[in-house]
Amino acid sequence: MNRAAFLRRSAGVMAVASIAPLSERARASELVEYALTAAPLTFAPAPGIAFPALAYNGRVPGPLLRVVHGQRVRVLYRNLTAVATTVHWHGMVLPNAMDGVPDVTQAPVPHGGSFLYEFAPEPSGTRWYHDHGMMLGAVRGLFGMFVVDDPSEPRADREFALVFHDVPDMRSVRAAMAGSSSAPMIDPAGSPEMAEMVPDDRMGDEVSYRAHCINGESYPATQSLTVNVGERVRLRILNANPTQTRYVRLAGHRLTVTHGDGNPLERPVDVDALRIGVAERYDAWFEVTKPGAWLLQGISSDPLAFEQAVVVRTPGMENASPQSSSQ
Ligand SMILES: [Cu+2]
Repeated sequence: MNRAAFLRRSAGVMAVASIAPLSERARASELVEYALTAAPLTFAPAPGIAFPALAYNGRVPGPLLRVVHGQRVRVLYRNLTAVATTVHWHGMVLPNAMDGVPDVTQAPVPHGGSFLYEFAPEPSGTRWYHDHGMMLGAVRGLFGMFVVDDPSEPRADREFALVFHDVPDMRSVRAAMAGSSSAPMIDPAGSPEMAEMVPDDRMGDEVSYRAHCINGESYPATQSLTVNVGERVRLRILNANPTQTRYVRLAGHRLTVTHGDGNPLERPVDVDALRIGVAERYDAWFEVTKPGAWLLQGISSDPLAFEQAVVVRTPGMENASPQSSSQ
């Protein structure tokens, strides 16, 4: 195994996106305990990319954390990165001291230090967590999805957690913070973002990206999502990109959106494409009505974005070339 392949495998543990139903025992416990350790990682999701990332538990994104609504969670956080960090629980209502904002709700956790987070996750839904330190940890890989299951919701036949994220060019990040970046916008032609631009317009605060990923992998290395005809499938999607809106389509299907930012909509909405802003989450369902192989992909005017895709397929379609959407 060459080095790049090894790194990809070690970094890709999160890639299994499937969310299995919790066991009786897991549902019955009052307290769910996790350990999160942040440390440097060479993140290599695509050929030629060896990004000096920071990662929770040796993976980008960090592990999927999951509780049933009503359970408490205890997270022992250890910081082995060189920079001071904290963990912020995005979209949760919790005691102020657990909110993870450095120098406001807690002292930042120094290199070698630890902090015990404990709270009852509220409300239910698709949430996430990320570094809130001042040294760009969340840009370099310190983020992950946090699902608070609501047992009263209808069960999907199959459920997947998909974190859309990207490998930034760190020089462009620093330039963007100074307002002097030359990176172009990459939203799809015809999108509201592009409609407001004129050709060659430069905002100065755009970041350029070297690779686009879902769950730590780039297409075609992404693991396929296997579904069966007749199943109703729930996708929990997070856009962890810190600067760009993501447009997401599943070829050959419309998506039924039931939750925005983890919270149930008044009524479901059918869409051709999901428009997901920075840090937003959507829960979207679809039904598998026939055998096939379809790309679920991020759409943009950036040719690299074709990497941000997974194949959704029924058994027996392993060798079929997947149907895709136009960019
Ligand atoms: Cu946040």
